[in-house]
Amino acid sequence: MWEVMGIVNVTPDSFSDGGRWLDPAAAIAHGRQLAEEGAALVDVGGESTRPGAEPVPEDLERARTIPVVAGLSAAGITVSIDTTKLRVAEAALAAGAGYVNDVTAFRADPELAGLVADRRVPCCLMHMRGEPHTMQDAPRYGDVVDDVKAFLLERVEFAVSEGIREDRIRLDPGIGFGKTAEHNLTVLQRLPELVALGFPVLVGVSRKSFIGRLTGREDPAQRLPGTLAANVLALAAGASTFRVHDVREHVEALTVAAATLRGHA
Ligand code: HH2
Repeated sequence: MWEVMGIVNVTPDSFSDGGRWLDPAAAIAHGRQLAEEGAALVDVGGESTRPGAEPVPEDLERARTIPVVAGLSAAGITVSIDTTKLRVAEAALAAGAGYVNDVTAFRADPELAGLVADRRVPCCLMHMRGEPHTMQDAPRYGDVVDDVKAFLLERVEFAVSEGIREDRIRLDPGIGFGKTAEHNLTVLQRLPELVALGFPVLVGVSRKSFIGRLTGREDPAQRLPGTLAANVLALAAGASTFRVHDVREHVEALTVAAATLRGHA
């Protein structure tokens, strides 16, 4: 089975929708819309992780995200909190969030793993080389897929040692996080190797710059066709969760792709 995770960035500087949903009411309305379009969960983030982004103080990140998490949770929507900070995740879970998406895989705040274990929620562990501030400075790997796999397995070991049940763990290769366009394509081509680790795999390709590089589309909002192509192929490769800005289009495309892969409706 597959699911779509809709993105709501409550930030002034996210690379494709920065500033659009800073008003909590607008962010909640947008998240509700994504759920209506078929998102199984909505990922709420208050700190941009785009290359070169500056860290956001904890209080500000909380102030941006918690009203939105509370509003969407109250509407019965499963909310994922996209944060690397223990206190933000704690407040989000108290406000009704049911999933933790940490792009540092508990490296920024190792205590976050204990919180996830204690609250018995699913979590996504993502690979990133370096930090957003520096991650695109000439990323180099031995073998990018082997390095991503080894990193993720080490983080799974840590998560399990902190008490997180294996069936609550999802893995994400971190497309665009300390990776060149070539690295991203290699990782996507060899996605079955990640799927073979035995955990549901989440992919976040939506509107990212390697798609712009391939298509010549500088405006991220124009990268939907490229994003759909990458996600449909990721589905065929065994990915389970698709983190996207454009939910309706993905639900339709993935529904048809999944039925085609099965050979029946
Ligand atoms: N990508 C972004 C943010 N969070 N989380 C996971 N698990 N996987 C991803 O690939 C991922 C993520 C970056 O995209 P976006 O949220 O659109 O932009 P920004 O970080 O500038 O807010």
